[in-house]
Amino acid sequence: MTLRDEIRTGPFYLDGGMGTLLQARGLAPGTAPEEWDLTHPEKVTEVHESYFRAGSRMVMANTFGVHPLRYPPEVCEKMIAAALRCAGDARVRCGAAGRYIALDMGPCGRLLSPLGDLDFEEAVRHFSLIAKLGEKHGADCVVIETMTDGYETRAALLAVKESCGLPVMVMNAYGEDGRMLTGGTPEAMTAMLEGLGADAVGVNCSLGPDALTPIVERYLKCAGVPVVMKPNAGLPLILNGKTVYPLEPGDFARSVAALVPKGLRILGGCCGTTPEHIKALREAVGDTRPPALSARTETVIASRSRTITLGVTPVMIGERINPTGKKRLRQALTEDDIDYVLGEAFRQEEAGAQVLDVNVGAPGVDETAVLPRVVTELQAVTDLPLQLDTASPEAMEKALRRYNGKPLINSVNGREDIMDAVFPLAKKYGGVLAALALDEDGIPATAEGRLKVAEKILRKAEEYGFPKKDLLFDPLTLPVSADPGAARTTLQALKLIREKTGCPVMLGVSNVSFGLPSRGTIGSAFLTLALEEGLDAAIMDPTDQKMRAAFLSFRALKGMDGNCADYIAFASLLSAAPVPAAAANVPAADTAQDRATLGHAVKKGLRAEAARRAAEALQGGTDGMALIRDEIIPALNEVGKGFEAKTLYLPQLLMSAEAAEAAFGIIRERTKTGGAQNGPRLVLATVRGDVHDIGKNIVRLLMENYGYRVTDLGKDVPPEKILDAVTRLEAPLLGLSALMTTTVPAMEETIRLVHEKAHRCRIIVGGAVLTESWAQSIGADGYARDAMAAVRLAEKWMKQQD
Ligand code: B1M
Repeated sequence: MTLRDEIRTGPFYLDGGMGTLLQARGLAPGTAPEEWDLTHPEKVTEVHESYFRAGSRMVMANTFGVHPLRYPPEVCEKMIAAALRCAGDARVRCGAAGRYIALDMGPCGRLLSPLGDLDFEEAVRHFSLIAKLGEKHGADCVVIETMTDGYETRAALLAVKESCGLPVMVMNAYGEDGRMLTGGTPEAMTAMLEGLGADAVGVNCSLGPDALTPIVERYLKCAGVPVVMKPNAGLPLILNGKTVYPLEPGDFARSVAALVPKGLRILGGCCGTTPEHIKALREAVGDTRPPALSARTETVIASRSRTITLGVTPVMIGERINPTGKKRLRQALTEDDIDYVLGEAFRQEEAGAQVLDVNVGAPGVDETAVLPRVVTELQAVTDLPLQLDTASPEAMEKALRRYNGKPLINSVNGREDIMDAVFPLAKKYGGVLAALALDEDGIPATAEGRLKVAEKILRKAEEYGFPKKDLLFDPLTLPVSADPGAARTTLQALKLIREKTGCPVMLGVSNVSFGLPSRGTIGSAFLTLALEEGLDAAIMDPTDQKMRAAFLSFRALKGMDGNCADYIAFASLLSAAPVPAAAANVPAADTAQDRATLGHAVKKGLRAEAARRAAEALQGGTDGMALIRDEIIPALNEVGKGFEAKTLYLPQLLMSAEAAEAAFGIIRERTKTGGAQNGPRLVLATVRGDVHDIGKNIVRLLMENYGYRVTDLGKDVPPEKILDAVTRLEAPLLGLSALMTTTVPAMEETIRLVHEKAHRCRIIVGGAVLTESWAQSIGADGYARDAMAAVRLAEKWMKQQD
């Protein structure tokens, strides 16, 4: 049996923790474990050997932290070669037959753009290097693990698939809420990773087996490939200054083994687990075998955090990001006005779109550059899945690479050259492929003719190994104004193709009304007829009230809208009556007035629009501080609440912060007085471990305007650096900011150090988590609720000095 066969059969045993076992052998805290591949290979070999002897079928080489962002490429190669040698030596000692070695790939430590500063393709290049080195030096498999961001996971998996032929398992790390750091869910990760060709998907690290069980069960419900689980030995405790993992081997093993009858087939342990845990796991599983792996039939698309199954209830695809017939959008695309495009996305999302079509094809627009850019920007501000809509295979490939999920791909058709260009892309990157019922001979005039094209496409899909479940047929809508039988034929083709192929069916419904007046009237009637024939997805304008009314009414009448909640919410908006709380399933749409504010731009993460609105408001005479107080801060507070309530995730928080900073930059530029030359010196910093600096920057702006000479040390500043600045500048004032409960101790440490070494410096502290009494208890000289309070306090102290 090959390794791939073995993991598909299961149970297949992996190893347990590495770091804690190396520490037990003398690895000092703070030393990177991979360094020991070069300096203490015998110890590393010993750990691998102990796992093989405990029953692990595959061990992971000690390469988790090896990455070109941490070490030069030649050092990466030395480490990977040495690590694989250690694992290889251990295998030889135990008998090589049936024992495997994996290259272990961990996260790179940086967020990918647009959330962070690492370019997606650069991340792919780095991971490719590691994968190539792994294959070159003898790994049997690649394990991508402890990934907390779906986009980085995508980069790593794509790199492995492109640069080596080894099997690859992917494990993500989750919080107790079942979400990854950037919002990813088991369903969304499974859809994306299976599409990209992962051989196994699952979870590791972060939690113990009990807390991970519901997450693994979700994987088991949706995955068509083997599921892997490598939990920690419980949640870590600090005992006598040491990190301890509490779960004993027996308890750990019982919890993990309980999942085998449910389908878990690849098992091991992560932090705090030992060879005893693996031995206990094998004993607990005993003769139990997981049920046979069954093929999945659902047609699923996904964004980074949301999945949609086609063929269950009808899905609304927003058509407005398509420049055909839209002059303003064409202008935005040629002028690189991304905010306008993002605005179209918000409007459709508010109107109930579940998927967004993205088409940027227009004269003067370089699709190969603009499509991937728009896709990247859209993904940062919305978590709706996208339909990548282009006739250019080159633009499609660029967008597919950067799409963080499993997209709808629009489209393939029955033409041989198109099928040969599109199927390989769809197969490589994964996605649900919309297939149009036309070929070299054009659009067949009859329903039977369109079915024939669909069948030809199905045969081609099989040739390419593209799964049938990932095909969605479009029988094509033609204008009824040009041919009175056009709509009837489309409806017949829809029904026929759906019945005969078993695949879901989609239509761009707006075409039917082309050339007729009151297009929404006839379009909505056609939509209802198509839905009645089984239409699974409608590409339509969700902001057109008649179309939306038809869609929502159909769902309510067919019992697809529990308690008619969505319909009631929509109807209430129409009559401007308040939405009853029970029906508030559909979020109330922002009014046009809301959308025109700086606060709205900050909430939605629209950087350019935030800057523009700030500039306009200042020009119109609004005071900069009032803008900050009345627009920026409330908007950030709202985003913060959404983050806490888990309705928003880190990507949205980051985009809002960037929009706030863009607006703040304009306010600062326009209201700065130039700073004083002789005013009192103030050193300002956000404390160590804290990167929140918007509040601190406001304090700086205000203090400068009041004549203080401010030295801003930035964010995440260690106590020693702050002390150094205070003493060097002989500053009488120090301002410290901290926004998180976890960083207040760093503030306390800084205060202690500065008070000890720079007696004359008085310290003001501020930041959302602090209170007057907390500030006192950590030894601050003063607390300021807001930036103005900081100015008043400083003024008072300076007067006392005079
Ligand atoms: Co995050 N974040 N964040 N965040 N973030 C908070 C603070 C949080 C309350 C959100 C929440 O869960 N509700 C929460 C902290 C929970 C807690 O500890 N109690 C939180 C978290 C958990 C996190 C992360 C851990 C998220 C994650 O990665 N899982 C992560 C931490 C990173 C780190 O620091 N190591 C993180 C990251 C980020 C972003 C990078 C995305 C971004 C910051 C970007 C930046 O600052 N450049 C961000 C943002 C924007 C927020 C919220 C939404 C807004 C903060 C803000 O700028 N407010 C925030 C929720 C919230 O506060 N509502 C949140 C506006 C600003 C003007 O207010 O800074 O309070 P503030 O300043 C006020 C006063 O406090 C005072 O004056 C200002 C007004 O005039 N003031 C001073 C501040 N400093 C002063 C100093 C003074 C005097 C007055 O004298 C020197």
